Amino acid sequence: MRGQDQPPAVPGDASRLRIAIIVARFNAFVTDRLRDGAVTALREAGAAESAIQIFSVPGAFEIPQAARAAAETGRFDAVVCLGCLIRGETPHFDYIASAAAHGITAAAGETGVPMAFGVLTANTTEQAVARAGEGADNKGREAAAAAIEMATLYRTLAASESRPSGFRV
Ligand code: DLZ
Repeated sequence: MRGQDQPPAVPGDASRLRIAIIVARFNAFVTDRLRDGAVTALREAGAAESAIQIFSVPGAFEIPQAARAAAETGRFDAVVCLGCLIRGETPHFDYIASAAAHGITAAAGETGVPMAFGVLTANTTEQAVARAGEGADNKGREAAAAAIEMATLYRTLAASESRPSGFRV
């Protein structure tokens, strides 16, 4: 049984997957940790070092643009999107959070490349830091696990398309 401090098992096998990580520099004291959590999870799932590519963008608003561009290269099986929004005194937070969520959803739908949402939307710095810890309490890790699962699912679906109709796994 897993102890409380141990990270969750990463589902599946990433040894044949190529993953792009898009990480925002805004609130880097949090997003650096999300990136590290994602990379650790991918390595644990067997991803080759050369199959993990990290792309840095200014802030969460730019994440969908880079995620789409990465997907459109055709070089990646999934994209992990990482950022951190901390609520301030103006409505900026809401606009950027909405743009990031909708932009990533649209990019995934329109490119056909799965994208995991590891963008924190926290009311306080403490909330953000608590979600970027080591081990299980790291949303970058969770996003990487989701990306592996979705990329594997897409491969399964693509393989089943080429089988005769009526074939059931
Ligand atoms: C401008 C801005 C603000 C106020 N807050 C955040 C934030 O909490 N997290 C984040 O990732 N980015 C923030 N940004 C920057 C925007 O995402 C974007 O980079 C700039 O508006 C330039 O387009």
